[in-house]
Amino acid sequence: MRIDVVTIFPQMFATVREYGMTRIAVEQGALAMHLWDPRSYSEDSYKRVDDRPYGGGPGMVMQAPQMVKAIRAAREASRGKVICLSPQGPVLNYSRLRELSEEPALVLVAGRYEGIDQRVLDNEVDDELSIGDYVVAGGELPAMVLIEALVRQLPGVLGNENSADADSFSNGLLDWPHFTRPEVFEGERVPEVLLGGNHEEIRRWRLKEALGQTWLKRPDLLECRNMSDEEQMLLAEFKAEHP
Ligand code: 9D3
Repeated sequence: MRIDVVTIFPQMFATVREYGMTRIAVEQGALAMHLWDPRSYSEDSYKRVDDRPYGGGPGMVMQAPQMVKAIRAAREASRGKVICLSPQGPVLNYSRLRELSEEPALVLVAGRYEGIDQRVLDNEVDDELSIGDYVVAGGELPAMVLIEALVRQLPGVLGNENSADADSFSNGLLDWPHFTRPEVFEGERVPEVLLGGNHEEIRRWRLKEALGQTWLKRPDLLECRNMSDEEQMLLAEFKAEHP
């Protein structure tokens, strides 16, 4: 997947290039990231990209000419849909993420200050996207959240670990609890069933825990999900054990 990012802080995206799963995706050629800095399209000698809002008020607004030049350059190189990270967009969810992960290329626009001149959004941006109902200082971290989540959906980036149905939220449930060595830590033992090697018993225990943890912590997720007979039985058992 090709991802072009329009940002006045291109150095922040070293995080994507240099760390973790996104770094591996870049090394494998599954992710190609390109950065476009509106500052380099600024004509004035201070390389300004912002100015005061018409109508007055606090803060600064990103100016249209520099933003538009950077977005058009990115779009011509990418041919992908242009998505602006914005608190005004619909909140990203798993279903939207899956749709976006099917795209061969995307242009992400990250804003700073109080926002971007509305004429840029009206004429150069296809969609807006928020990462949640809280405010951060700019679109760069939200863009990186989206990039990392997209990379997890790309086929073959980290072998079967990355397969869509190994992922929580693809099955609509939270994770089951995980344990590793040592077998006893500060007096607490690993659940006996996980030490036995009975794979069917382990599968049932994990499904029961995933259902139970979801019921305890995110009951809203269970409401919009159909349950098989086995799942209903396991959740009933879990509830009986957790009064
Ligand atoms: C009081 C007006 N603010 C809107 C809530 C102005 C404003 C603050 C911070 C406008 C933009 C920003 C920077 N945030 C983002 O660019 C952003 C964001 C966010 O703040 N929360 C959740 N998702 C996103 S995506 C981009």
